[in-house]
Amino acid sequence: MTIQQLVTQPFSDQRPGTSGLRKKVTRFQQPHYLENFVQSIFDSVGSIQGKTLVVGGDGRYYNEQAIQIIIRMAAANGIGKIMVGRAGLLSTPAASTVIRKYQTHGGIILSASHNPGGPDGDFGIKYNTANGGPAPENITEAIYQCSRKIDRYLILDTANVPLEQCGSHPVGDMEVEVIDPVDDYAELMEQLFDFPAIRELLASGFTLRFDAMHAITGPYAHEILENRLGAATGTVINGTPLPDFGGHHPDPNLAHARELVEQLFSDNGPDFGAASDGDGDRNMILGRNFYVTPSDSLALLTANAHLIPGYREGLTGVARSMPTSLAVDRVAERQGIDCYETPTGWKFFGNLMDAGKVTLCGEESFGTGSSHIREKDGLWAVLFWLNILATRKQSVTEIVQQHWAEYGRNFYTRHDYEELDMEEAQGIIEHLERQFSTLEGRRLGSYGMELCDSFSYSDPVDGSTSSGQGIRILFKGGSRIVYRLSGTGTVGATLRVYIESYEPNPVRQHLDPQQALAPLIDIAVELGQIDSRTGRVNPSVIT
Ligand code: VG1
Ligand code: CO
Repeated sequence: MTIQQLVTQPFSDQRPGTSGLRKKVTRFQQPHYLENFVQSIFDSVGSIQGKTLVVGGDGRYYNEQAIQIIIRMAAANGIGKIMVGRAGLLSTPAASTVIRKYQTHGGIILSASHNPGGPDGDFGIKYNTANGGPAPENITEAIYQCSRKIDRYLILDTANVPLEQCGSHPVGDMEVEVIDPVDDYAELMEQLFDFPAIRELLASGFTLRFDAMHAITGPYAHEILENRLGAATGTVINGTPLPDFGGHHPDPNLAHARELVEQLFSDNGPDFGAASDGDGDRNMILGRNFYVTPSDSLALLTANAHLIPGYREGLTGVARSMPTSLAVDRVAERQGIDCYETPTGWKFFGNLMDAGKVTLCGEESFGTGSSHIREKDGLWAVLFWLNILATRKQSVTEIVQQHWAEYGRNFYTRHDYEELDMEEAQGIIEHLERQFSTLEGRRLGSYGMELCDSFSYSDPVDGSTSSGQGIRILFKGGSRIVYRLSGTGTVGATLRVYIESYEPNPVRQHLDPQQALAPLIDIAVELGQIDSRTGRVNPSVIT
């Protein structure tokens, strides 16, 4: 077993995006590509000699090969111990749990989340720090700078480590401990939620369906929902993780979780439905014939947190990403707690949580979470909802409609234009920026303009600033249009347009959001000249 120092040359495209480095599998398979990035991580995250790192991924194609490379490189770089999920599996929230519980130096998570998998699909890698959260921008930028100059990497010349069973294996001077991927996470969930109450709900005839979308949450949902909470066998559908997610997009939304949606919107469908994404950090919540928008879900969790054992003490504050609807702001205001607005991506919540400023946070993109870990957490949100349902003994629809009646409804939709030409997409953003000075104070249709800007965030904890985080067009009365370019795609550019309006009147709250928002949607297309600049008449995905 010898340590090899291999000569390499930089790749120019290794700047991490919203959530790590995401590329086509074929890109990662190019000689030295993964190795360069991993060495850049090892060279940028402080002294790792003798330290412990957690490694695991969502089981997508290339997961295990990448883990074997990371293990051999870790051993060659003097790392003391690697904790890896059995078969290389760890959901993103479980990885965050393990990093925190065992106080490791950090972890490497292999996932491209909701992006499709398989030999022609996507792969991804990201580094999480000792708090269990995604590395902040100063570290991801350091990793990128390293990747631009790299000229060598270290790797141990040794055989693959068996990952199929729990136990310890020496690799050079390093220890590899294969751990059960579910245990620590399930234990944490039992501490936060009232499992006996949920068990009682499920025993009373309440029916539930969970769609794991052939991704990582299958084993977690089987263990927690069926084994520990007693949900009927068959509650979890698509529960076996597959390297290509069965050829589907593991994105829990109305467009991609079609099987689940059909069941919930059928006669005699289950009372509650939920789905999670590729790496288990997102969630979609459905009631019978009812869809809960992620922004509303965050507001509802905040309003009902006092019912949950883990949050009975109260919330210190909440946070949402900028494009997420303002529904949670109203709840925070009434509770007298702070509400922070951060750029898109979970890495911005970590500082606020570490400083004790927020307990719950969320994004419009089907992500909610809390300070129990430092990642968004799909199954956690499902259990939170089940705990609310078990306590309030009302249906999902009743709970949401009551919330709207009390706080008003934020109609919300996101229109994605995928696989655009990068220059065309950037052209839309620049075109919007050029209009700022002429837009202020104007009326568009029945909407009076209040403010338009390019969102920039100054972190209240460490003072770092992040600019260019999306175009905000704010109207009087709380309506908004937001435009930003995705930072997780691997082909061309994706333009996301987020549209929102506030409706305090219960009589008009039942409208379909596309209908309620139609005038604003037209304004959004026109202001951005989306159709003429891209040739697209309709968005690729509406959520
Ligand atoms: C998307 C979402 C963002 C989320 C990110 C990672 O980013 O919009 O809210 O944090 O994915 O989620 P973007 O840059 O494509 O809009 V996941 O579940 O991929 O870890
Ligand atoms: Co995800």
